[in-house]
Amino acid sequence: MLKKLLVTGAAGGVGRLIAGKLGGVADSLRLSDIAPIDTPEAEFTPCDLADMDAVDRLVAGCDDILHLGGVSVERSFDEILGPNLIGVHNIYEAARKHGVKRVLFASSNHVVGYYKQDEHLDASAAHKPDGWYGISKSYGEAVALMCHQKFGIESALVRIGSCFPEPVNRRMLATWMADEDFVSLIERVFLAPRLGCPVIYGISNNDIRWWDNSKVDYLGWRPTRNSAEFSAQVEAQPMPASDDPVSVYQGGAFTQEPIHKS
Ligand code: NAI
Ligand code: 15L
Repeated sequence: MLKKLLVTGAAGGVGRLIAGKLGGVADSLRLSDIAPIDTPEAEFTPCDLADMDAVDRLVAGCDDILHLGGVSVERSFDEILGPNLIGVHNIYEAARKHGVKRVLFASSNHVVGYYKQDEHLDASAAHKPDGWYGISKSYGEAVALMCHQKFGIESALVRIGSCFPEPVNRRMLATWMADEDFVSLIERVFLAPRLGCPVIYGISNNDIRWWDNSKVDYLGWRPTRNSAEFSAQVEAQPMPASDDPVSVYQGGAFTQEPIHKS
């Protein structure tokens, strides 16, 4: 077991779903976010990811990093720049300096958002990001790959589909990942004897599948939940038109986002 795991973005939706369930991964957690957490269940260190000195202090003393922090939706380039581009640089630079061995980088399905929903992808799919947010996750994956080659830092590039308590629309029947499946993935990522720097699609064991994780069978991750549990309630919703981007592209509504200006 790890001694100390740093969890960035701990005040966000995913952080709040999983932080209390990571007892099997590390002896202790250092939670962090730019936003406060009302009742942190572990040590909490506020930090702006765009501040190199603060990130350096944050990472010191941690063995591994679960990097969830950053802008999580489409925004202007100016809003994304600090948290997602400078922030990822700062996390990996501090990881290199402090000898961190592994990082789980919360990438996104929006790295491949412009593939159509009838296409099946594995880890080797070329990137087709659907906006500046998706591009920031492509960049994060590239930083992680460089740091693996140059410094030996292992990273899981987890292209999370939709990690929410339930799938809430038809697209999410393919993209949903239950929080307990994410927790079991986090355990495998940090506890497996060998990680490397693989792309992993963050999805539950859904009947509807666009993404193939066979290249990471060696991790032994076996998600157990299935979005089909929610099919009836989701399929009771009105059917979008077949040419609506939410039904056409894997990135769904993100493909319709305009270029935001600050
Ligand atoms: P969220 O937006 O709820 O949480 C992100 C957290 O990052 C927030 O608490 C925010 O305060 C923090 N943050 C933003 N800027 C920061 C900065 N400059 N310094 C420090 N912290 C900062 O997002 P959510 O849903 O919890 O997602 C977590 C991660 O997983 C994000 O990186 C997101 O891009 C990624 N992801 C999530 C998916 C999902 O289905 N929830 C799908 C794909 C990717
Ligand atoms: C993401 O990358 C977002 O962070 C999340 O809020 C969802 O929109 C998710 O993708 C999705 O595609 O459902």
